[in-house]
Amino acid sequence: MSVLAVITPTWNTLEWVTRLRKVLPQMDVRGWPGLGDLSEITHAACWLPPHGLLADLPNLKLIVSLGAGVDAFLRDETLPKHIPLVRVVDDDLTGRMSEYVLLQVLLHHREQRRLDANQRLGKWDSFAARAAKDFSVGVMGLGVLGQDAAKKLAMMGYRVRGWSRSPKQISGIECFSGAAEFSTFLSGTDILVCLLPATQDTQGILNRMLFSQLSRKGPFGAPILINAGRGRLQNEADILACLDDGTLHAASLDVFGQEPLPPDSPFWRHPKMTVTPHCAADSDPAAICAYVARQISKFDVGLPIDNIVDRSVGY
Ligand code: NDP
Ligand code: OXD
Repeated sequence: MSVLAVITPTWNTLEWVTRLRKVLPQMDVRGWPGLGDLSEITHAACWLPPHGLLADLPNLKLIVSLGAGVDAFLRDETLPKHIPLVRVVDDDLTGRMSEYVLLQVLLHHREQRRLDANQRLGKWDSFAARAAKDFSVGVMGLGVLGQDAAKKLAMMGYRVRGWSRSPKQISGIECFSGAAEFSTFLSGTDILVCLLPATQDTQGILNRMLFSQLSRKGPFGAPILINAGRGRLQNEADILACLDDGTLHAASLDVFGQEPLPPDSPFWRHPKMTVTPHCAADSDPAAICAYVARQISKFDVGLPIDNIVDRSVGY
């Protein structure tokens, strides 16, 4: 019998074992710690597995990430190179990320923070809101999540542009790619939405040099940053300094270099910041388990599996 190891140190492993047993009744599903004889493990479903653990499973044939981003797996230098690593792509997760992006873009565009402050003061200040068409939103990363968010932003009336590694043509979105078109992409962006994976090429990309290339011609006279990709993409000292000196008008961050964000982080109380605890796209566990079961079932009968990570590019 095939044996599935469920390795989720920061989640409730028992709950994931129970869910996966339901959708994979043909497998022996075991939770970590307590995997038993490691040589019996053939498949692994994981989120943030301890480095070195997967390399200790001599008969492992398939690794499924329980999340979309696989940077934590790829930072494990011992991760077996010959075993396919599959990541999550799921409509439920994608839809939730676009909800987050729309929420944050609208929050800034409609100045909801100002309205909240006025409400607390009992102040009736009915200033005129701008229209969506007054803003150019630039989406960094036009993959599964970036494309969905970009299309939904365009449907709302925003002028939308996107940037990716390889060239794209997407109806209603002005597309830019690669290093050569990066400055042009940035110079026309009032609200920057980052949905990039964290890779060797993208680490620290959200820094002062980038922020200073964004448009200052938008309705607020300075750009807005929204990052739901990964904390490793951002230089946090630069974000704080740029909020303070006006290089950035405001920021919404869902991801951080250190998670949970420490209680003494200046981000929590900064007046221009919106902080969310890496929950932009907390997906439905039932949908994720159904996806895992589909991939394992296909793999086990020799059918092609979906969304295998390209280790050469890191996503
Ligand atoms: P995809 O792999 O589908 O898309 C990644 C996109 O980034 C692609 O368009 C790719 O370009 C682009 N890209 C990668 N490297 C570069 C580069 N060096 N320069 C320019 N563009 C680049 O990923 P998803 O859309 O599914 O997910 C994106 C990320 O979102 C995940 O990796 C994860 O970190 C994060 N995430 C965060 C969540 C949260 O709750 N906060 C939830 C889920 C995911 P190309 O199209 O040319 O390949
Ligand atoms: C993911 C995440 O990558 O939740 O799926 O961050």
